Amino acid sequence: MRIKVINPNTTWSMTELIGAAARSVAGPGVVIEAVSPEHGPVSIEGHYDEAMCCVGLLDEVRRGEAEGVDAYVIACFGDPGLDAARELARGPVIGVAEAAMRTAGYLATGFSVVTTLKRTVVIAEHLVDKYGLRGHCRRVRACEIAVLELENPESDAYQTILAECRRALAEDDCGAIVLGCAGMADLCQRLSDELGVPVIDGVAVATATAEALLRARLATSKLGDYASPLAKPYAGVVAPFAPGATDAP
Ligand code: 2AL
Repeated sequence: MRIKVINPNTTWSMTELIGAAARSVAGPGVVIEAVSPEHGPVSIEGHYDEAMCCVGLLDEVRRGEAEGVDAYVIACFGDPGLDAARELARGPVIGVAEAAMRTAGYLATGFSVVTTLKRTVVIAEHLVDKYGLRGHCRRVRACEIAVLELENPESDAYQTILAECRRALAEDDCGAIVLGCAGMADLCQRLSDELGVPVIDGVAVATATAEALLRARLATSKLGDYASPLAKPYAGVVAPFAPGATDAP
């Protein structure tokens, strides 16, 4: 079983951390391939970054299909390109935000999301609505930590996130915390131990979900909007990425 975990930002140190979180839950015989795309932003912190990461991310899915990958995880909390990736893939494609927020519903009636910059809050809120989870998501909170600061051992990112989680538990009437960035995966266990409630890292639960769906022999429906993209030419810089292009890089 081969699961490709795509960190759609190009910071490979974060990709390594994400790969470790995915491997920590993978069962025997599951191969986790953690990658960053060739093209894209170093971190994803807004609508523009999200849009710009999608070509590189989708190219990783296209390559994965050629190489026989069984399932994919999109390891960025905005679930960028998720529907488009499902058009390309035969197997399951799981976004970390969808997986984390749905998993929270098994563990508590209400959850709050603790994310990075305030400007990304609306992205998570849009996903709450898209996934029909408005009744379960109590609040999306930001820590005002830039994504790459999570990588900086000099920053006090852990303490800032811990304090925001404590505020969420005190004020939001929630029983679980969803971490709002894939780059927080390595903090999950420590936070959970300190807070005494379920803290959910989307990378781990998206990987576990992808594996469970494969074991249940379930794949993406190709009936309707997740059918393969229609073959047609694309113009300009995206020409090599056109569906059915024979000169793909
Ligand atoms: C993210 C994430 O998960 N990775 C990244 O680069 N940006 N999301 C976020 N809200 O900061």
